[in-house]
Amino acid sequence: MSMGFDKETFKKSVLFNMKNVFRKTVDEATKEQMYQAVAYAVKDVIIDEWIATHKEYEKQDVKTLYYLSMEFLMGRALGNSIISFMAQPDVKEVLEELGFDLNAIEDQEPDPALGNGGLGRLAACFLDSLATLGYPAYGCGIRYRYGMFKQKIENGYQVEIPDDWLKNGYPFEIRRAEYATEVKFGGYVKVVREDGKERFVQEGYQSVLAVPYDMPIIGYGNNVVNTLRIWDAQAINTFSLDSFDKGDYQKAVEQENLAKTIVEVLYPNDNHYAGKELRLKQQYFFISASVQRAVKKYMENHDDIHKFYEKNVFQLNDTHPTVAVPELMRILLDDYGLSWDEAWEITTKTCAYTNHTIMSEALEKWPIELFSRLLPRIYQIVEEINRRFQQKISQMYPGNQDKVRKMAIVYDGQVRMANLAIVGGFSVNGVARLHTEILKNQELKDFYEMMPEKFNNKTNGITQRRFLLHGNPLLSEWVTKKIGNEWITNLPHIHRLAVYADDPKCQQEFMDIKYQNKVRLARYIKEHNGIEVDPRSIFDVQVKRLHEYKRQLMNILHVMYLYNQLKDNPNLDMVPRTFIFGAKAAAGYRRAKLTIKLINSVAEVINNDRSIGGKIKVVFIEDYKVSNAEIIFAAADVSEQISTASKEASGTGNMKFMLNGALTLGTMDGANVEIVEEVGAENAFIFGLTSDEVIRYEREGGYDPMEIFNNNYEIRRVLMQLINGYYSPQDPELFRDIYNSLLNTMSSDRADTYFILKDLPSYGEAQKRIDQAYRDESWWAKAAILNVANSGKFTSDRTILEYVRDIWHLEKVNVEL
Ligand code: Z16
Repeated sequence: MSMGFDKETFKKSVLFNMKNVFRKTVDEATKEQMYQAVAYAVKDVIIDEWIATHKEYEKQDVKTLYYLSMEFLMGRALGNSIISFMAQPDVKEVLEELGFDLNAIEDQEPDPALGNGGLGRLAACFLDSLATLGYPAYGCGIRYRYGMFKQKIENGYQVEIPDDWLKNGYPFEIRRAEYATEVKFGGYVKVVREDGKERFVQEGYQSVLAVPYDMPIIGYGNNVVNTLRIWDAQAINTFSLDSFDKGDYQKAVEQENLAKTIVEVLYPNDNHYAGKELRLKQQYFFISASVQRAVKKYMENHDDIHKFYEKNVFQLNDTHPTVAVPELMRILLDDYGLSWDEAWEITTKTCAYTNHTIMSEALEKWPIELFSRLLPRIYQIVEEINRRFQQKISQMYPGNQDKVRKMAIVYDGQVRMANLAIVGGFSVNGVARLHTEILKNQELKDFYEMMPEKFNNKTNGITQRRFLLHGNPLLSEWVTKKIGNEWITNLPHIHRLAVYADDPKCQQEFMDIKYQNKVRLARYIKEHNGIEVDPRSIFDVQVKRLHEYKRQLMNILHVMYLYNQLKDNPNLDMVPRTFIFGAKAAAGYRRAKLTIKLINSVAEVINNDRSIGGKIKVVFIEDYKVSNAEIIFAAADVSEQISTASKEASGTGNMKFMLNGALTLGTMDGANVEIVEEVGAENAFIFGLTSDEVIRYEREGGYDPMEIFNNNYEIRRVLMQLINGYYSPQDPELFRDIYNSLLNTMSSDRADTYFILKDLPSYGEAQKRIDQAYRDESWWAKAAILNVANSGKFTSDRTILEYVRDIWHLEKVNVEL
């Protein structure tokens, strides 16, 4: 147990905080107040370890990682913190003694949702692993006033509700006003001459004050507490009250507004770039504050700025934080007076870039006009980086304009952030083996040929502390009973379960646990969606952001097909199946939102049809988020990972399902490839085009879906039901756009861009194999146990160790209390 935790002290602390914060005794308190009092008591335990950790870092003068990310999808902190102190049984007892249930108290915490999906959750898993492994690291991001919207389903449609997560205050954060930093926007650049030297200063700008809030990131059982530092924006009051100068007043109001709007809300787009000015403001805001602070902190204990990179490394989470490259250059050039070459050496030895997608609509390209107006000095620096880089291209490939066209940083009126990130750092990594290969051989081929030494792969991972230990207590206890608790900090150890896979008694125990977890999810669904589902049916689950490339549409088309089969033959021999969906669509993504409506419309018809004897149920779980994800993964039998091959960079939900003993139904895409490699193809259900086949079709301009439409009666029948009102009798035209997307070549897009009709037959066959396989309970249990047993590779601990070894070169720190 953590040295910092003592049961009696903790109980007193809860009572004290209840009195101090709410002027109440425990028996008068609401659950929400109890949550707050417990959270403050937990924070009291954290604080000493937090201080001790940073003392130790300072003493050892450690190298520090700054993980720069627009998103951190943290999920609830309370339960996780208690687990990290290994104090869960004690806290549970204390609460019971006070008349409360720990689960119900944990349920009071708002889900801090400062992220969209995979990328933001990956950042959260990484912070967990960094602290648990004892590496010095800061997460740096934005304290959005409103996080990811809450999703309501009304009449089958998604409705977005603002996520007012700070409404009641957030007990775990600490405001650090002493580290407030000014960030400047707009204006113009003036050259001043001083002692025969030129200096550049920004004038006529607007500025905001960035004020950091720190959140503790608690290592598991090791006294290490790292920091997630998220920046809030405040107006800088530059006008004096006695001044009647209208300009000053105007300016003060503008600065107030600027500050308020910058951190107002998280852009709810996953894998899509909208090109909004405010988004660039957000990016520069948190990057400038973070980089300024990192440099200041370094110079407090060091005197040679030239060695900055020996003690600091910046990891850029996608292209979103790429302005870190010119911002560090600016500070080194303008504030420290370094020469270009000196500044460039430091910058390129400090920055490293992670690519998370090959989807072209996700590529950030800022119009020069916007970029240079908002960040005039930064733009100058980017132009100079570009000028020198183009020179290098011309030296390496004389006369080859094509290379310049493809690799230039500023081109065609745009600033290309990916190119800047690649050129401005020492490392470029993809997030799964297949993804990195596609980067090297297709998307970033020219860069790879020019600088192969920068490229490396880091297959994603997830933290087993949240997604098994916390999310699935029954399975987690079972695993520990079988093989001990080493897996909590060393997941590959879980392979010792493999010897139990053939044991009938263990198979039974495992299936019983799965059943109880399905009962738990069924209860959640009943409470939140009012739908009755049968925990004895196969729970077939697709939860992830809604995106065409993820092909939720293929899933629901298959459900429509199955339903037709059942209508033709009500005695059809099939294992009852519950198709579970959970997905948020970006607020402006029309077709994605229509797909949600389609899923709900199909659900409405099927769930109310008594004639099929309950053989199919369709459930759309409202507001899919980290807290209910934990419940969903634990209860899944089938994990739907059905993206068009080559499009899903990695996926991380796939790993969470595997860890909880679900079998993968998937394409050979992203990390699925490595999952199948670990567990064996015989313990997964693989189907569909390979990435090579998809890429070949794309080169040749696609394929002809009309051919499938004409020759496949079942598919034709399903497609016709999209436009004949079968699922939308009041408005037969409702799903016309979806129908068109599959069959009609539209202005720019090919028809069926994501090969849904092409893969549908082989998807249907894979689904049939699942139906057959599930009938052999012993086979299924064995395969499920083997999935758990072979999930060791997919811990984010392994991912972090690889980043440390190949990119960050951090030293592990021990913290004794
Ligand atoms: C995102 O969530 C991802 C990529 C991206 O460029 C932007 C966002 Cl917001 C996802 C990928 O789609 C997913 O395959 C991957 O597992 C995840 O990032 C983490 O790497």
